[in-house]
Amino acid sequence: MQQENNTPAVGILMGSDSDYPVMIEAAKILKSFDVAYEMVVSSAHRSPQRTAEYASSAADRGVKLLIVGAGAAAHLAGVVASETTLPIVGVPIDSSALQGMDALLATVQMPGGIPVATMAIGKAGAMNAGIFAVQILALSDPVLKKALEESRARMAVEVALKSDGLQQRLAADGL
Ligand code: RP5
Repeated sequence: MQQENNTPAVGILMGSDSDYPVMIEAAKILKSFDVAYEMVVSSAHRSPQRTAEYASSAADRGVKLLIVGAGAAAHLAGVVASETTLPIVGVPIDSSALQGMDALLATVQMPGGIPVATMAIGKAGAMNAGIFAVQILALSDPVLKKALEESRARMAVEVALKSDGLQQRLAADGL
């Protein structure tokens, strides 16, 4: 899905390029649904002005929602949310000695009035952020809605196949 003015529908923002191996999971999902995205590094603490400028201009450029990942004292998603009324999906990243618990609490514990839809810590969270973004866009896009339904159906088939595989392993192990 590419919008008419070529602006990507989704912005993926991360606090550091070291977050890339996690945040790429969101990009993989968006690509699989043919949803255009842009990926940007900006930090709430190290580049506050750049972050504010990006967040406050995103809606005017045509971006529909933002996926924001950060680790440690992860204020990025909340700061971005404070600068725009676009939906913000937060991804806590396990990049510190506290293995993402710090980022989870910093991202999820927003004060009333400025929400951040916070996903799980790490790669699963980034993957789900991508799916959640597609779900939001699918509210006004029947093609995406159908693609989501097909994706769910494929997932169910894969689970059943794994169960079949397990029976074969049991038999091979004589159990
Ligand atoms: C956070 O600090 C970033 O989001 C990253 O997860 C973490 C470490 O950043 P680097 O020191 O690797 O740049 O702001």
